[in-house]
Amino acid sequence: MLVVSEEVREAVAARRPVVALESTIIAHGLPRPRNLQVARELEDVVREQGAVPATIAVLDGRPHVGLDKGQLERIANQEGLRKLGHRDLALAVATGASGATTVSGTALLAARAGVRVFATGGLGGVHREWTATQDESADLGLLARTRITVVCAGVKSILDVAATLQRLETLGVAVAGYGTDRFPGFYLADSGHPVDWTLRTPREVAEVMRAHDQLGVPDSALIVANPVPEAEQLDPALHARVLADALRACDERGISGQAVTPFLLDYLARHTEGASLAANLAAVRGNVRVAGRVAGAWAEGR
Ligand code: PSU
Ligand code: MN
Repeated sequence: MLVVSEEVREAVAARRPVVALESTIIAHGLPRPRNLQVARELEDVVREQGAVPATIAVLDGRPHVGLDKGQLERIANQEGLRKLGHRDLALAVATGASGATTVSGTALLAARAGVRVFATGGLGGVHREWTATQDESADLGLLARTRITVVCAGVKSILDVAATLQRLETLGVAVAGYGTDRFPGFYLADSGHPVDWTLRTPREVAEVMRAHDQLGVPDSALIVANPVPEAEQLDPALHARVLADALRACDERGISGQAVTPFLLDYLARHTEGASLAANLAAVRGNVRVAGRVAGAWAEGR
């Protein structure tokens, strides 16, 4: 049922490094036409690290792992593309729908295709106001049940970061800072929260993955939290101010469910003159680079 591109299929079979990339960030997280440039650039960054990129999406009811040029263009430009979490995958397949996959949708399909390393921007998590809305991203539940290594810049700073870290602990998802003992804050290098573990090299990450398998730890993700370089982060004061406005606007307009995250990301980009976008891109780029190296170290030991 999965359509795995020839390049990805061959690399997985030969145990060469592969990095999964999500498509929601392209379709719903970034403005056009920048999004297509970014989609291509991220694939190039994976290749520069000697790994094969596998961007994941569902097109006309077929889940694709590894997209060609035209398919990547569809993800960036097609009107009405859906946002697919893992619960939506079977619905999209059976109805012939097309959509971009979130972290949860992407991680599920990547794992099915035998891809162990995945790079994204920031994970979904527990939203502020959770007690009123019960809005917790499906990313967390899926990562608690999927054997995959996710390199990310923490969780999106629009969320309740402390509550999200607590949920990850409860769900048994391993979290390590990459070269830091602070949990990164997506647009910011530091979310204000510590992490218990620090990994410093791709080889160390790969060793954790091997130990996970050898111990027979139940299927669950390893989150490698890689901070955006401080020089490229969003100014923390600006971030705090605009985020407060964005949350208020979201509330006033009654936006809920899947629309919340894209609305907030877009609001921040527009009200920081693109500075949040620059920080977001710097974070994703750095994550993709680290993921490429981790995939390399993982492949080396197999
Ligand atoms: N990271 C980004 N931009 C994004 C996302 C992550 O830099 O747009 C997406 C991911 O696909 C993530 C999703 O899974 O936002 C979470 O959305 P929700 O809160 O609706 O689960
Ligand atoms: Mn949500």
